[in-house]
Amino acid sequence: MPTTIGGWCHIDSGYAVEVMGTAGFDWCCVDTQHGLTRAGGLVGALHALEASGCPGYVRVGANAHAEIAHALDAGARGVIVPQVSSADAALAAVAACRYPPAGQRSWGPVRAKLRPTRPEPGGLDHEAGCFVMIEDRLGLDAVDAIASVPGLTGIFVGPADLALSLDGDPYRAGADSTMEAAARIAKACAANGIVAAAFAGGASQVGRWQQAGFTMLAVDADSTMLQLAARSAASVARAVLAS
Ligand code: 3PY
Ligand code: MG
Repeated sequence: MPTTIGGWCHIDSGYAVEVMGTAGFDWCCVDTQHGLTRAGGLVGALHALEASGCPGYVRVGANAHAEIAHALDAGARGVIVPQVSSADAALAAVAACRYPPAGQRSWGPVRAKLRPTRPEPGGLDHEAGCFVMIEDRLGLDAVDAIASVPGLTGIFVGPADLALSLDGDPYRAGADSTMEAAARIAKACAANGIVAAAFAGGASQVGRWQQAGFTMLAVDADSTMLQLAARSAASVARAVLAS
């Protein structure tokens, strides 16, 4: 399976999302957990990605049925559900993504009904990606049970929270201990035929994540890329003027 790369959208602006959507990523994720877009801005953000021809995912704020269903109704290609630490929690996330009999999602295809062809529950189930995030020691211990939950599309590793849980330090996201834990998660995904995804934390990091067995990588967040580029421009300009 070829590795896909994604952009992560923190900035609550249709234009900023469009910049990300047209940048060359295979997909983008609107982050409503730590990003600044809220429920009211979700459809606009997803419109911006659709206009850019870029598949749009949503990281929901929590593993909450209504929030997951809302993101999918709003047109998300799939949801990324944070802080899932048990098979029961993964089952609940899947149930929120799938219509009966596979799950408990309520029928309300407010955007899908705008398509020329009538949406059907089976078709929408098939389209909706359901990723759960493993981000702590409990989730790591339960990885085999989580990875075997029926209907799950993949597991998404949040390395900063995982490092915070394992080592008490979110800045150890790239440390060997975090990468070893992540590789265990990728193995469980491979054994169950589901996608191993992760937040790579920078373009220079994607190679090691790919080597660890991940095939879907969020490269970085718009806020971080803007911050790095702006700081670099200011410091280069100051250096030029001072020389
Ligand atoms: C993490 O690294 O914990 C994440 O959730 C990435 O956004
Ligand atoms: Mg996290």
